[in-house]
Amino acid sequence: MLQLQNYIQGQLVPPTAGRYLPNIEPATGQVFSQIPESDAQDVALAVQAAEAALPAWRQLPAEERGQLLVRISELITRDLEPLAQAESQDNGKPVSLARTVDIPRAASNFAFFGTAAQHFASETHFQEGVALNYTVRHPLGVVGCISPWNLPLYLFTWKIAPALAAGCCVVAKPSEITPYTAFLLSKLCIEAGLPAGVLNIVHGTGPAAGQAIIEHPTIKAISFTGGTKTGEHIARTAAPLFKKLSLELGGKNPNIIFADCDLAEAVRTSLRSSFANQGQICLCGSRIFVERPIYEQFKQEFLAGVASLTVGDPQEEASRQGALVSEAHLQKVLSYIELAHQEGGRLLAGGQRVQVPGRCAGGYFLQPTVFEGLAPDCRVNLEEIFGPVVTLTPFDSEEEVLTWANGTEYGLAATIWTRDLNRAHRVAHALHSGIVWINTWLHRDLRTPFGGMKNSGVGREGGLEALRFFTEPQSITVKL
Ligand code: TXE
Repeated sequence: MLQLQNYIQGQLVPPTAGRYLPNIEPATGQVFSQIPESDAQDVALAVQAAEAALPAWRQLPAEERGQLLVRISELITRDLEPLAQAESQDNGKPVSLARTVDIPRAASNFAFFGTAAQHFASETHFQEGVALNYTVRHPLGVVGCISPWNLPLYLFTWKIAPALAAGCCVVAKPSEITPYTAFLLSKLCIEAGLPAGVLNIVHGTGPAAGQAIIEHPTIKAISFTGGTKTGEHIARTAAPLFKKLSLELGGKNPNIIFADCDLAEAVRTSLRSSFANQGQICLCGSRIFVERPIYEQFKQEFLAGVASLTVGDPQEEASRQGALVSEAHLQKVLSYIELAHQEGGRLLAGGQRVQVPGRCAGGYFLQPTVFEGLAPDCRVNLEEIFGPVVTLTPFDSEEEVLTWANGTEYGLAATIWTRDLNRAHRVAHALHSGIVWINTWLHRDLRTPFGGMKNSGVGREGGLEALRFFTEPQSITVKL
């Protein structure tokens, strides 16, 4: 059976305690690989390796660091197909999605930050006749990157690439639920000639390996994406150690559809924003608010689209919905479906586990599910479900829908559908949301700030924000 290894000091190595965890393929429910169950000892070795590599790495010209990152990007692109297959097997997502979104975006992350490092500049503040103040941005040092299971390689590289570009050395941990592509990445880093210790990948659970990373006194910053509860715990642990924190947490995103929108486009994109990756994207729009005059028409067309989403073996090209990531997560999502019934919701589509015949008989499949008739402030409409479950709610005015849209503890992303430019801007400005899309969804430009307001997180990733996060400004003043 495939046995993954840690990547420490440029080598693939077993965990020091020799313990492994089973890794399950969500589409079959079968164990297909073993992953290192690393602990504080492995993390300590990784930190040592990173510290030793730091002086040479931070002094390397940005152009040379960038060339290595671009080389990694090229190798990811070369291996697009096997990486997409691995991501699909490990996560349960349709291979077509991994091929068109996850893996290309992982390659873009390295290419983008590989070149961005050369464009990164700092400020000068000139005081006429008195002084020249200039700012130098030093790499923070050794940093920790911890990522989740929903977009495994994509979110892992979204953190690692800017950290390396900024001149930091990294100790990274992928989710123990989806570690496979991070392991394949470590092989590509060796092939690319990344100097030993610059990037170290430690596999294992959150409470053991993850905890050791957030507690380690040498690690200067933690970049984390995952659940809000875990983010809270990380903040509590890391704050007294004065670590810099970037936390990308959950969302409960509104999708607001005004009567004057391009309905066909709104329906098509809302199907994606509801169910892409089985709804397991923090940016999915799980609360769909539709202006009353088009509510029934939207509902009919949307439900027709839902009926066409084939749930099936993620390896098959025709499958539009794969498996949920784990049995535990499937049970969590099913419990919210039960709650939606209890809270008085009317089930319009789905709601049941799916038995896919053949090799996938033991997989964690769920029908795409739609409810209506739920109060905007019921638990189903306030809590993050993180699965293929959405609610439809009619609204009568801009004020009403803004109150509902802003009425959760989250503020990650929102989508607005309208042809009225003034309204689009007005509503966008009034939304308490770190990201707003107008007449589109999941449109990404890697230069824009990425992250949430309220309990959706602290700090922003992307572009210069990420490079600023991984560096420390120093102000130097010269008296004239
Ligand atoms: O995430 P966790 P889980 C949401 C979603 C989901 C819920 C829980 O609602 O149902 O979170 O998912 C590591 N110290 N999102 O439990 O545990 C862990 O090993 C250090 C939203 O799977 O937050 C993994 O690498 N690290 C989300 C990472 O944290 C720790 C994506 C995320 O796992 C740790 C995923 C600890 N003490 C889930 N405990 C998004 N925002 O995209 C855990 N980890």
